[in-house]
Amino acid sequence: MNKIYVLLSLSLALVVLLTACGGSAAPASYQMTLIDFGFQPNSLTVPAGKSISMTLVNKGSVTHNWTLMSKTVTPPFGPKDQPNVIISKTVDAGKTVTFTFTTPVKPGDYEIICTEPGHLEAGMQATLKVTS
Ligand SMILES: [Cu+2]
Repeated sequence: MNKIYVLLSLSLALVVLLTACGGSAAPASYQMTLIDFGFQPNSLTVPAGKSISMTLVNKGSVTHNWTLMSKTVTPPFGPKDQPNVIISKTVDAGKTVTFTFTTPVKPGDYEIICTEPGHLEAGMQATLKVTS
């Protein structure tokens, strides 16, 4: 084998390696703003079973949380709903929280609520649209 072929093979190996690394890029990022009393936007569409980065900005005057449910809540939120919580993040007034989580594997509409007493009833509800 002459030098040209060795160089070509090495270049090809490098391209394959770099392409493979490109697949593990930083997760897609999404953002929701929490206000008194609601989520903006009211709906987010995300891919199923993927690791995503979520940023929550609390522009309200009180503590809120972003709670993703596997089953829609019949208010008030209570112990009956606790087993259906997929993930819950609390954000103090004026603060921002960023976290990474894996979206549900099963496509569909998932309810997002704030579980602070009375907040769901006041309108703190949104939808996470999980698509295949
Ligand atoms: Cu709230």
